[in-house]
Order: sequence, then structure tokens, then C-alpha cells
Amino acid sequence: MLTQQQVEKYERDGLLVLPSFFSAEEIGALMADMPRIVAMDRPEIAKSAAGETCAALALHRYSPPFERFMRNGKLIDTARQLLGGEIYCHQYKIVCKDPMGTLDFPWHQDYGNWQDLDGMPAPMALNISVYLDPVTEFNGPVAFIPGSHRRGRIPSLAETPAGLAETTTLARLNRPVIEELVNEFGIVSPKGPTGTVAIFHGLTAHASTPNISPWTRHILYFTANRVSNAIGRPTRPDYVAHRDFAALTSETEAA
Ligand SMILES: O=C(O)CCC(=O)C(=O)O
Repeated sequence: MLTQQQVEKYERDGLLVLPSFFSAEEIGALMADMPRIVAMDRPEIAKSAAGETCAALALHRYSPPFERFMRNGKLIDTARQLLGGEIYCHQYKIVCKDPMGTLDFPWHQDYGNWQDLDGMPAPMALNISVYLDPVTEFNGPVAFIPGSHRRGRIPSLAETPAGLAETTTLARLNRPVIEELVNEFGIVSPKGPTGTVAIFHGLTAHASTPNISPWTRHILYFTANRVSNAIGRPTRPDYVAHRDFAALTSETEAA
């Protein structure tokens, strides 16, 4: 359970960082499947034009350790506590940044896509991002504008970041908006060891730079949505915007 102070911090900043929330052993069990996952040739594994693996979506379909982790009690309880009710998983992916690779993300709010492309009724969804590698200032950490979620949905431009498949569009925020938000709220980029968790609201503006280090950077994203807020008008494949709206139960609850 999160403390009242942690819940209040999440509500104020739209961002909550929990260092080493998962143990090195828990993360090790997931990473052991990584070489097999990146070698797969399936639609859920997105590659750049240069052949880099950029993302592995819907991990629960083909990776037993990730399928089990999706039912991790700490993951599910945290999402339920912050969203205030039963949840299902809207998206479950790893964003992979290769050593000295090119992948980056412009400033955006995830709820832009969830609303425009998936028909999510309200911004009652969040991401629990889990660091599968240590995240440093060198390997392309995610930068956030804490508090920006309180502005609500900000008008955006649908764009495909360079090097990504055309199906990967982002609701990009333009420079005047970012200038104004950063002047008011600042920017943070949480670093941490493997197992660190950064939870962020679907409206929190974020971006990331390329990985300039000689090390990989894998971050897992578990997107939780309230069951009562299930998407109604999906236009993306079901491995991008899941269609199973049944309330998730943890391994221990099912036992
Ligand atoms: O992992 C990253 O560097 C950013 C990913 C991101 O912003 C997203 O998937 O919306």
C-alpha cells in the first residue's frame, strides 16, 4: 500500500517515483526472457527502419514471465489505489533503447492517443513504468513536467516520431505550450537502479532523448485503466490498445 503522503504527491505532481520498488531478483526473472523476445518476428515487436527493436507490445501474449508479472499484487494494488477502483490493463509494453541508438520521444500526453485513437472516455488511467535496466542521465531517461496533468488535455499535433512505424503516432505538444509548462512547473528526469518505478498520470507531459550510452535502456510500461472507463472506439490493433476489460486480479487473489 502507498502511504497517504505518496498518494498526495502523485495527485499533486502526476508523478511518483519509488526507488527499488521491485527487487533485482524480480527484474532478473523478466530480463532473462529479453534475448528471446527481441529475436521474435511478430507484429507486437516494433522495429525501426534501422532495425533497432523499439518496443515489444502485449508481452503477456508470448512471454510467460511477463504474463505472470502482469498479475503481480504490488502492481495491481498500486494501480487500484491510485485510480480508486477495479482496473484492467490497457497497454503492456517495453520501450527498448539500444546502446547509442536513435530512438527518442517528443513531448506528449499519453491521454492524447488514448482519447483520440482508442476512445477512452476520461483521463482515469495511469502508467506504472518499471526500470528493467538502471536508468541514468546517459541512456535516455524519460523527462516529465510534474504538475502538468492539472492542465487537463492540451491540444496536440498527431505525429509519427522519426524512425518509428507509421502506426506509431504521438499527440505532440508544441514548443510554446512546453515553454509555458516548464516555466511554471520545471522538468525532472527520475534516474534509478533496476526495479525503480515511476508512476505517471495519463495527462502528465513527458518526452525522452536518445540513448547516448553504451548500455541498453529497457523500461516496462503497465498502463492501468479503470474498468468503468473502458475504451469505446478503438482504431489501433488489439495488441496496442487491449480489448480485455475484465478486472485484473493478482496471482495471490486467484489462488
Ligand atoms: O520510454 C521512453 O523513452 C518514452 C516512452 C513514451 O513516452 C511513451 O511510450 O509514451
